Amino acid sequence: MTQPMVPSCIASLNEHFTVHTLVGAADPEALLAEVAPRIRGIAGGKVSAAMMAKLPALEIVANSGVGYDSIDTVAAKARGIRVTNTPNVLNDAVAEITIGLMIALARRIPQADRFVREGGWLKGQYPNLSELTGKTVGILGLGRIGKEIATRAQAMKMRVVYHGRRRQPREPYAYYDNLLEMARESDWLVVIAPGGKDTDNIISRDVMAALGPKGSLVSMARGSMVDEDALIAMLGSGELGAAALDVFRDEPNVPEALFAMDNVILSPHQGSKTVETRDAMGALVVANLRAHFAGEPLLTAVV
Ligand code: 8YV
Repeated sequence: MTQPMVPSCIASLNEHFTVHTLVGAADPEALLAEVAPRIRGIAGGKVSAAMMAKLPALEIVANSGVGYDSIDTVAAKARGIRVTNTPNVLNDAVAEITIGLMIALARRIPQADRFVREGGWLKGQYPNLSELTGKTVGILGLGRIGKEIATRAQAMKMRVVYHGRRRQPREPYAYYDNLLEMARESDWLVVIAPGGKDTDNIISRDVMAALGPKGSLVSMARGSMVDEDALIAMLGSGELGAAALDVFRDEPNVPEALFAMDNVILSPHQGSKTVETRDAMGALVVANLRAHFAGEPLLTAVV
């Protein structure tokens, strides 16, 4: 086990396998050296080519997460190591918190709570803020999660447009083949495409400038996709209006410059972090491992 799992998943892993827990081990290197020859499967991510090289009997990596950018899939493929992820089961949880963070940012909900607690209301009025209704939201990545966000944004009476590698003719939303153009036309830009080298820094200074002083960025996928230095500078100067950030380039280290900014909502990578969804993700991890070792087809293979 290479990453923290919920109790239901740990219990199920223990029921079906002999589990060695690398995450949180007092001396991970020593543990790895001791058990490496016997490891046939990994539950979790963060599996580099170097780690795979230490595990001669490794057959499968069952990632807990839809994004598998922390696993070297090229190295896995070369060795015939299978890789699975956990799609679909987390769509609703991620979509919910995305809309939640958008409302929290638009209406400054954390600040409003502090305003009441600290007695600000007794001294004056809370400012009139902006609403989602009637605004345009551009979704970068209209995949399984992106579509759930789109549905919920429509319930907020927003206009939905999207950018991705290709137009999806069956979707009812306007497609932009150019991200900059979409950012220019959007009040909100939601980032929910896969991380990895293809999308590194895709939210560049130019994209954020196109979103502009009245625009808000919502980063829900991977911190690697946003030029964080430019983000901080532009939020400070007002070139970008506001941002709701659930992911960061070097999380859990969050740039402290963001802490003092009022036009930012910070969230601890909690898109899929609900009891229901983490149980479902854990169950899918175990189901993939069990299928593999029973010689059955994998449920959700990516390699
Ligand atoms: C997890 C995620 O937080 O599914 C993903 O890609 O980012 C999240 O569900 C992450 O995989 C670590 O468990």
